[in-house]
Amino acid sequence: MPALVHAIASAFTDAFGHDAALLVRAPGRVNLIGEHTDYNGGFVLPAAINKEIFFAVAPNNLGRIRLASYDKQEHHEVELTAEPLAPGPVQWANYLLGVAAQFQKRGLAVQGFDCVFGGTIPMGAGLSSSAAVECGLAYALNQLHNYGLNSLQLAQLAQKAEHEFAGVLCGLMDQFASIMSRAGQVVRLDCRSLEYVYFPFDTQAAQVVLCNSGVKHNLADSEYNVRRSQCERGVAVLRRYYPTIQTLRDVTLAQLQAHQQEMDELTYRRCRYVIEENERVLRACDYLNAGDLTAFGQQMYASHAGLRDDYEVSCPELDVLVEAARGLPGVFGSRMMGGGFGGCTINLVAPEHVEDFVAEVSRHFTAQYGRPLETYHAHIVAGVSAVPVTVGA
Ligand code: GAF
Repeated sequence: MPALVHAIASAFTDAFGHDAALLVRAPGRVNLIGEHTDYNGGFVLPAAINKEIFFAVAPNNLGRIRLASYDKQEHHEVELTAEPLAPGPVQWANYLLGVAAQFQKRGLAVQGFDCVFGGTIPMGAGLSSSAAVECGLAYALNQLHNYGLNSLQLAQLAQKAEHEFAGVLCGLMDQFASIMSRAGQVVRLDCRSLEYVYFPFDTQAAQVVLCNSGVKHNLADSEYNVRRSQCERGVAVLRRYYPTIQTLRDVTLAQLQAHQQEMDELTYRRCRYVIEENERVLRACDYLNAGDLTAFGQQMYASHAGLRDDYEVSCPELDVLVEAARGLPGVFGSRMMGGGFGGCTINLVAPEHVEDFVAEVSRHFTAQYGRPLETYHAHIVAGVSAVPVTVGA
């Protein structure tokens, strides 16, 4: 049992005076390509990574939800009443309460429980710490109370928790990746049909290196929702001509161009990015199948350019990191990852060049910004699971 899980289990016993009934691990994620496509009914290519949140959970028979953040060393308690759970003033607790509320919404009674959680996913780094928190608790409560929801239903429930208790109208990618991933594989999800295909990821050929810009933009959540509505605005215009269109997933570049004059320039660029990014994901998967990482990497660079210029969710630090990576020996591709406005770049690097890559990009970043660059060597792991309790670990 990892030392951190052990510490969280002990903290649970100290805080609540009884042992945890269940220990759970929920990972963060990377996304190789397919950004801002999920809520447009398109394709994404994520994988869970070895940055994780751990939970210790047990029922308490007190009619109360008692929560403790191991990392923040804070407690929060809520009484269960006849009223449905509502978001409260403590932001970190809302991710957990939001999950409990979603079970209630599905007519599943939530009993009192205790929970301590903490982990290794850096906050605001675009590695989906919030989805991991939601998915871990969703999994834990489903086990504890035998609700019988399947993995996909848990991912969707966690997504709704984010919508309703965090106010971010996210797509399904992050929660899907945290729950459905498999070790050593990336997964292409069709966010419309919810069909998914796993692709082996050959770590002998490339490693995933993350460079954390250290930028956390407080406009990120509101701008995210703005992007979503800009896409919907584009769809509304196009639907006048193509009534069967549901989302940008259904639109070709030629159709968009044919009606460019009928939408404002910003809406046009947002839509163009999404349509092109969907095409890039499909092409990138073909390249992955063919073992052509150079061609795959070119799609990543093109994705970054679209996110920077058309979708406008990058920031100078991310652009600097991508440019610093470009052309270095052994680098296949680099781009910003996740919602944007900060967080990490994802880089595919040949194993024998990883060390030099990290040294060179760090040197460049520090010379420009006067602060050290945090990098993570990501390993692709399986989605959420129970952690077996090993005595004396
Ligand atoms: C965030 C969201 F939560 C995801 O659903 C996705 O839209 C991503 O931004 C951008 O691809 O992580």
